[in-house]
Formats: sequence, C-alpha cells, structure tokens
Amino acid sequence: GAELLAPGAWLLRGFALVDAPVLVAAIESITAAAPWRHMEIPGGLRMSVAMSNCGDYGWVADRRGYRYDRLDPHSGQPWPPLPAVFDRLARAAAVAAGYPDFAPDACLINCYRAGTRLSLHQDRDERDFSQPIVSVSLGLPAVFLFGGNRRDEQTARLPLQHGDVVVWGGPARLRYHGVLPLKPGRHPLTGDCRINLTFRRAG
Ligand code: MD5
Ligand code: FE
Repeated sequence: GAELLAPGAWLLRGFALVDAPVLVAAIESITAAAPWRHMEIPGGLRMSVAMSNCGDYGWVADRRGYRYDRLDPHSGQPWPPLPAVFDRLARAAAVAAGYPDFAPDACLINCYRAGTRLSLHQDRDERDFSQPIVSVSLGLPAVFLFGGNRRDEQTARLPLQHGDVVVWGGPARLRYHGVLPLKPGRHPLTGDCRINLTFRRAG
C-alpha cells in the first residue's frame, strides 16, 4: 500500500520492482542515443550526477541557467521518446497517490555512482506546480533528504531502495530535497550505480 510521508508525498515501496529489468534495458538504449553527461551549472561547477532525458522535453543546465528543452544540446536532436512502460508506470503511480490526471511529458534520468550527491534544492523549472513529480529508484540504495518549504528547515532522512517509487505532489511539490553521497556497492541490474527516473509535466 501507499505510505504517506507528508501531505502530498506518497511512498510506494517496491512499486517498480516487476518492471525494473525492462526499465533498465530501456535506459540502456536511451543513453546509447542521448549519452550520460555531467551538466555544468551557472557558476561553472559540474554536477556529480550524470544525466540524460527522454520524452518531449528534457531538463538541461548550462552556464546560462536551467530549463526544459525539446532538443538534446549534445546532438541537436529531440530526446528519445518516453517508452510506453515508463509512461504506464508513472501514470499508475500517480493514480495510486491520488493524481489521476498526471500526464508526463519529460523524464529526467539521473545516475549516481559512489560519492555522487545532490545538494538541497527545489524543483521549480516546470510550468504547473499542481502537477506532481513521480520518482523511481533503481539499483543501489540511497538516503534521500526531505526538507521543508525553506532551505533552513530541518531535513528528514528517507532510505530509498531498488523499485521504490515516490510521488511528490500538492503541498510537497516545492519542498527542498537532496540525496546524500552514494555508498559504494554493486546491484545485479545496475552495477555500481543508482538510477533515478523523475517524471514531470514540463510543457
Ligand atoms: C533523485 N531527483 O533521487 C531525485 C528524485 C531531481 C531530483 O531531486 O531534481 O532530479 S525527485 C525528488 C523530488 C522532486 C520534487 C519534490 C520533492 C522531491 N520533494 O518535495 O521532496 O534523483
Ligand atoms: Fe529535485
């Protein structure tokens, strides 16, 4: 069953377990066309998370800022399409969390290796904050940091495992969050990494 983490935030333990092998195979073909890259952020630092995208829009960062773009800046080509299994899973998770109208048009694919972290931030590059974000964890476990509506609020630690899905909507949509440095390990499906899929409505 779904576990309420906070108003609007639902944890669906193991919701993606059955689909995981198919998801990982699809990620391999997506990243063959749109390879993993460490994006540069305003200020010039490179992110420790490796990223790719699929769907109508992809999240991109460069020295000018953050945005959603229909084209992969590496190739100048559209991002690979959202596989049907991705779309079905994201919609089913949103329905289970009480968001029956969620229609993702963007999937950011994050790859964490030992030591990779994601510092505390909000997701605010999307147009419509009434749409939730669906996040799918694959491979190595991670400790997720769930903060408040202000950066200085206390954070809760949430261990996320292979197959876990979290739906962030309503009052949780704009909460600060991050990921602690990944511990080294090996997972039978993903090897030395944690992969996270985040499904969004960007356009
Ligand atoms: C991850 N990715 O584990 C996370 C999963 C990102 C990112 O944060 O921006 O790529 S998405 C977590 C999330 C999204 C929106 C709201 C909240 C969490 N929240 O309210 O805590 O790679
Ligand atoms: Fe985020």
